[in-house]
Amino acid sequence: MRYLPEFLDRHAQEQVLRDLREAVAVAPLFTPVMPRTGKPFSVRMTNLGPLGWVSDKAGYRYQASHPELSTPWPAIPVSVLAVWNRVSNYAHPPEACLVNFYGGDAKMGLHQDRDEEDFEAPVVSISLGDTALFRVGGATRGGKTRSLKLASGDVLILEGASRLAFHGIDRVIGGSSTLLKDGGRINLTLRRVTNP
Ligand SMILES: O=C(O)CCC(=O)C(=O)O
Ligand SMILES: [Mn+2]
Repeated sequence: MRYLPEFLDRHAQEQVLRDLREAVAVAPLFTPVMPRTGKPFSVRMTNLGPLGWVSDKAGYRYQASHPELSTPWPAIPVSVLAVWNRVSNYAHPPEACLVNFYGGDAKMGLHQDRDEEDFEAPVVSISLGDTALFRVGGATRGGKTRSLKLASGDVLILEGASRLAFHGIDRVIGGSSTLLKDGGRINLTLRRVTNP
């Protein structure tokens, strides 16, 4: 795993935020539910790019349209693509940018990102807003984990042996950033979905 603290300065974070506001106006946040049980996630999400990751009673998958509006996802903005281009060491563009919004008590259980075809492509994550306690382990469930704080502007890359590492968000530290005026945290996860 490659951790790049303060990769985006405040000015760059504000540019990404402006771009996200435009995108979310077109593709509003929705609350996904767990496969089978239908239990709602505590995060709200949307996507940018040709493919978006969704979860509903039928399962997890990538699809080209917003689940509530059936419209295509907005494009991944240049401000976000630039991060992939600088850090991914991968010759092809990302196809999905998952946007997770964490309000007050939101968290994300330990999981692997494995709905993609090409694990040679990294997962690039950008954090904005309040600091999160990120937990990461190895490629098998139940192994040793450690925790790391992800602050606004930090970038984290899961690649190579860490590409299939279990990871999740234990909690978000309210009031730890001034970027979002109503608080909370945004995480952008860039992924290549199909084999180029
Ligand atoms: O919020 C984060 O930092 C992680 C998000 C994540 O792991 C995911 O959406 O798959
Ligand atoms: Mn993940």
